[in-house]
Amino acid sequence: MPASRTLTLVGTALLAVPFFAACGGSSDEKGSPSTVAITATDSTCEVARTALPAGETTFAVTNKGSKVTEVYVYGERDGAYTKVISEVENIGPGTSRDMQVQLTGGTYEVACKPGQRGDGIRQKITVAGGQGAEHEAEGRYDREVKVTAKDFTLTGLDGFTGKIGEKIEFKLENAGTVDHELEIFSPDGKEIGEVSPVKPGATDEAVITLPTAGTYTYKCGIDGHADHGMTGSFTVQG
Ligand SMILES: [Cu+2]
Repeated sequence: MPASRTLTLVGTALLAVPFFAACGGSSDEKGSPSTVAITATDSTCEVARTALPAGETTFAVTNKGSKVTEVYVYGERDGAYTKVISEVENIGPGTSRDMQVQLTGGTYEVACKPGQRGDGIRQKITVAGGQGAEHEAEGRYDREVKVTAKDFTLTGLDGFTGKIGEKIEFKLENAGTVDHELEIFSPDGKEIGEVSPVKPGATDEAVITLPTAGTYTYKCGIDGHADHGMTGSFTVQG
């Protein structure tokens, strides 16, 4: 008679996989009125509250998906939600990160981007505080700085010195042949704003408030461009 084969593989290894990974230290803030939880998965983007008051808002993002994700808040420009108001990147599966945004009245879209690509899974949010207030606020700035992007340099911020609390309109002109962008990082390394990718020949801008004194860095965040030289720093004085 044929020998019977015995299946000895036991699934203990599978059971040992942790179901929950450690989260960041943001859970204690989730009860405060200005904190809004966002739960991102590979196919959903759940915003706990979609009608919000104007003001400083913390989005506490938890990634319950299997892919690294990023979350953007987009404002409206020319009828489409393409203007980056804020973003938080590199949120690994099972982890949480916070994103601080100064929201003025108007409508926005939150986008979760599993795999950190594409237009993302969108959720519209409404902020009370008056229609058009967002555009009004954007129109007010202390100073404009023109930055020119080429393949692969960013010029215009050499020798620039900001003052603490100053609102700067960073105007990015793309004089190159491929898309470029401008990301600004405060001295603690947090991205405080960006001019999102600009097509060759086009110009776009973002108004960014300089929150603290110290050395800020900037770069083009498109793959490999900073390594090719599209990066630098400037100083903000107290
Ligand atoms: Cu670039």
